[in-house]
Amino acid sequence: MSKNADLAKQFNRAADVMALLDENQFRVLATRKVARALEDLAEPIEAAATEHRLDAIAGIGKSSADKIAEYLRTGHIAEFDSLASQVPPGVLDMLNISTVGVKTAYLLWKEAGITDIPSLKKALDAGTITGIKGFGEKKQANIKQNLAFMETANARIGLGYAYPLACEFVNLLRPIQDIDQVTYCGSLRRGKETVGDLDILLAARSGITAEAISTAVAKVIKTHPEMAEMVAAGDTKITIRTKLGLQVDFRMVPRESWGAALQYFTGSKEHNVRVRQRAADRGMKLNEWGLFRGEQRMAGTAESDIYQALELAYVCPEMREDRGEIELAAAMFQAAMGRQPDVDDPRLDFIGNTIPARWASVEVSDIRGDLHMHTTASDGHESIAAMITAARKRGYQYIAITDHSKSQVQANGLSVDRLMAHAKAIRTTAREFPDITVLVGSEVDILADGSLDYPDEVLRELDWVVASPHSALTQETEAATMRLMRAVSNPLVDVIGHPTGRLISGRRGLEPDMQRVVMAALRSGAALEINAHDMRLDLRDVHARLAVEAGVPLCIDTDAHQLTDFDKLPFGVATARRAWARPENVLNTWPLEKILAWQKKRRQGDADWQ
Ligand code: DGT
Ligand code: CA
Ligand code: CA
Ligand code: ZN
Repeated sequence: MSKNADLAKQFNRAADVMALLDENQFRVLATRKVARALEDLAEPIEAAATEHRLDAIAGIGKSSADKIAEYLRTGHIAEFDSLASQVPPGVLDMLNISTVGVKTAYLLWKEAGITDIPSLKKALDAGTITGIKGFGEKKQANIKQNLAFMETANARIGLGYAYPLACEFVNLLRPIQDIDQVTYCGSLRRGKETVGDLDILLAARSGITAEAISTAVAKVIKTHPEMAEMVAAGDTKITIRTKLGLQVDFRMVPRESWGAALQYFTGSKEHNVRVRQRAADRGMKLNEWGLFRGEQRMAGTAESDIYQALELAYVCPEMREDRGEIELAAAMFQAAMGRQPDVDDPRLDFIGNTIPARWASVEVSDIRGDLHMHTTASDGHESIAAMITAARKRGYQYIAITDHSKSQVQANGLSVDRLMAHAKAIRTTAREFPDITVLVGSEVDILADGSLDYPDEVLRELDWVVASPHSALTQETEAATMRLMRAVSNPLVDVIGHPTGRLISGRRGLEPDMQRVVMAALRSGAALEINAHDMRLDLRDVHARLAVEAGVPLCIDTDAHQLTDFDKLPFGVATARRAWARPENVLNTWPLEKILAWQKKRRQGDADWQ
């Protein structure tokens, strides 16, 4: 775990303890806010500490900064340790059971004397928890079920499983008579790299109640082959568990609440808190049924009407994380009304004085080509011609074929001789497809010291160079930073491929100081990749946002090893949208001439290439 994640956990844990000890609510909230700031931080916390900038981080005050410094120095936070000593450690473990919140844990501890998970299990089985308020049979059965689930489930599920499954449910439910709208929402609609559960929202036809469609919905859900268990089936909410252990929540609403429910269940919670507060500040009330002023309904049928009624530009789902998007949307709304926006949020500095009327996030249809893919020459499954044919079918104007370099022995990486022969073969094959430009490239390894796996003379022969780290992925932060900075500074490198090498379900990869890597890319005029594979998504959202803010182009590639991999592009685009990227921020939305001109300036060592 990185120090950032580690510290975030410490602060979250401390907030739990404070809540259990019934401490001041504001203190609990402030502590959670620090945890969140740490989670969102795009640089290693050590860097900020060394440069004495801890309390300049939004959400982190002087006393929290001291605690962070203490932790980095000693590995402990004395004040948190002494707080924690007042709560039995097993009580804190119980908080990891979903449906056991602070309140429940508190009651179990104080009223039933239960202080760890094993004794909780025993008490539930024996049915000895009685006479405690809010602990009916239903609640107890619920906790029991979640306990059982905890033992088998791995916490969050990747998009590769979640996204197609959600689409299947949506398509399965759409034909039901009396259903007007159905879509997925929650973290999946926000394009998060992993999801805790799926949330599917359905609206009945107008004039028909939500309750009236629930029986039909339940019946259809049961026909899905992934369906394992019906967890709960109420009038307006159905919950199931799939064979892989993923929970899917279905919610039914009346037609006139569609927009409000979509907004509510898309989240994030943090975004929604801000939007609801904005409604309250304007004397209105926002919930999943609509936006109301007193009894009067102001909006709710369409999601965009809610933002408009709150004097906000529409915010796309991927940006709804309370990372400055509310301030941006408020400023955009004011600009559109011809008013001078009062932008005082430091996170918006990079926008400059021109506030756009609409934040035009990059879309899948903006992508003109894919600049990272493999063939059977290294570890791909398809021939050169098959890859070109598939790319053409997608309407791409250009691609780059980038097989592995010689150090990637297990991936059948190419020696210089084989690379030259492969280049020739690509050029010959490409002649048969005059309507698409095929760049001859390489995915050259970035070795541990930041040098490249081919000499410059060889790279100079290529049309396109992706440089990626594949080995030595457990380097220390400083070594990783220097490694990537050195690679990106080579004028022959067009883009750094999957810059950290992380795998979402299990390999941390490099943890460089990404801000410094981004600045090095800015100086040399190279791009950084968002590898769209659902197992990678590398750069991740917060790091890609640094590139967008610095003006470093992103390149969204699928790194296709087989034809179906091209379908992964939307995951990369969603990550770019989470990074606030617009089409101009993404190199492979540009016309080919612009890309080649951009490359030429750098390769010629043009000092003021920008
Ligand atoms: P996940 O499932 O952990 O990947 O994340 P989400 O964002 O999908 O969270 P989930 O499934 O618990 O809830 C879906 C959305 O519903 C969430 O993003 C916001 C909304 N929501 C759910 N529970 C609450 C709540 O207690 N308060 C507020 N304000 N919103 C909630
Ligand atoms: Ca969810
Ligand atoms: Ca949910
Ligand atoms: Zn690759």
